[in-house]
Amino acid sequence: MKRLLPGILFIIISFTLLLAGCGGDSDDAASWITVFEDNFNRSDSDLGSNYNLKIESGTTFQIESQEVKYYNESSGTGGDCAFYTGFINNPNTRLSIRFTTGSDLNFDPIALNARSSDSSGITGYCLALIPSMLIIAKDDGIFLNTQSLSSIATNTTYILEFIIEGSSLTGYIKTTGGDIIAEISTSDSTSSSGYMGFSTEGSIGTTVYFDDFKIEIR
Ligand SMILES: [Ca+2]
Repeated sequence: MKRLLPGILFIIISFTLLLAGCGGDSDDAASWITVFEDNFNRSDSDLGSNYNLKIESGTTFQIESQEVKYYNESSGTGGDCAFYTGFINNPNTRLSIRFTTGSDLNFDPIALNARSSDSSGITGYCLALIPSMLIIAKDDGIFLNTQSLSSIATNTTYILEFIIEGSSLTGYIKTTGGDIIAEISTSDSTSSSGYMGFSTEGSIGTTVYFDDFKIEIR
């Protein structure tokens, strides 16, 4: 019996630790790990070496007063994109960016791009605000889901968030305090990995400010 006691104690302690460990593991599984984060709090310039840009002439997509200022003075029709240079293979990603609308809402669109095969923004997925909210599979040009959105205001800051876990795609627009204004979701498996970025496209005179771009995985 004396020889059994240490063994029994060992089993009890091990089991207790295992239970505690299980609780910890489930919390860890839910946490996101930041791959890239940019608050643009540096001197006025272009976005720098962490980005590939695809912009039209007559378009400003630069840091100004610690934000990214987009201004379109041309009549071009293509989208203007800023992509993080790192290729993201992880199947579970969360993208977010803050944006501030200008004095009119004549933009088309403000968007987060995910799993694009290059920095052109013509492949992969797009969570766009036009200002309806929609998720597009760009390889096929398919609007996977669309939702009307009536509560976007001029000269106001919001957070756009795009979560892709496997083939599940969910988009949110939130207040700066994190309250959800609208949500859209769908599923698609056209693209499984790729570049992540943000983009917009405006009619002449459109100004949009972006800030706090973040890419996370889990
Ligand atoms: Ca900033």
